[in-house]
Amino acid sequence: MRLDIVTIFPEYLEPLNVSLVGKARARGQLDVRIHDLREWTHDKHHTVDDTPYGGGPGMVMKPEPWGEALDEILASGDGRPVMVVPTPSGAPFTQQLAVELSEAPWLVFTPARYEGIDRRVIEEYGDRLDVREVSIGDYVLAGGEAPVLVMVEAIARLLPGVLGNAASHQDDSFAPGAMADLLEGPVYTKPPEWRGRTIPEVLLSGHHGKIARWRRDEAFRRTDRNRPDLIERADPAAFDKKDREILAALGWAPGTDGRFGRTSEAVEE
Ligand code: 6GU
Repeated sequence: MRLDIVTIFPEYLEPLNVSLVGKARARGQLDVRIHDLREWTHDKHHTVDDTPYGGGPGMVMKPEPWGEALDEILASGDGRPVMVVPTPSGAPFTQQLAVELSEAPWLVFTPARYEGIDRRVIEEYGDRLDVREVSIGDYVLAGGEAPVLVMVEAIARLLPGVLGNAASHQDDSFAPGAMADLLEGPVYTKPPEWRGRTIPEVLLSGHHGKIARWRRDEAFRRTDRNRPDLIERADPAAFDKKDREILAALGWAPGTDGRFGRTSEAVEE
């Protein structure tokens, strides 16, 4: 996969030299090219922003440097990349979108600073490319570079051969289908006792069926606590008899449509 990233802070993307993404690059699985937007300016001050038409606070990124940068990058490869535009006004970046983007051979990211990029740039490339405006969550960051780091890591780990163990992202929290949209429960390793704290006995039992059931119960507990919205929107067809028992114990009951909603407080916890 080829990734081009156009930014006014190339040094912000240094973490892409490290760990999983850095190793994927070193192995040739990922061709990451970082470009300084200011190289496509022509004035002495390398100006990339200007005041917004219609007034208002902040500055807007000028269209011309983006146009020249993107034209040159597009001409340097074969076919058409998917263009990913990080913006707090974008559609949510989800595991499903990460999977979809991981299937594209070429992505171009356009992280902006200030109040964003002149709209005409998104329209211009939207006529030629699949352009995705994407947000990584409901909070406002000062620029799109940190979101690019987030998205590239989520995408890169899905590429064939990048994670050591191909099975290891099959049961990720949020992997479609996997643990049926539950959060993952707790994990433990050696030593068996640490500061007086032990390991849940079932994990030492060697009983794979019981371990799987315990893990699923813990997943329900954690999802109930941290993301009850996931239980509300889950397809109840994915819940077996034991699932329904733990849900009932946590204070959930099926409604007329079969979907679960919270009733009382938990009877156990
Ligand atoms: Cl993609 N950009 C900015 N600036 N803020 C964000 C975001 C993106 N996603 C969430 N907040």
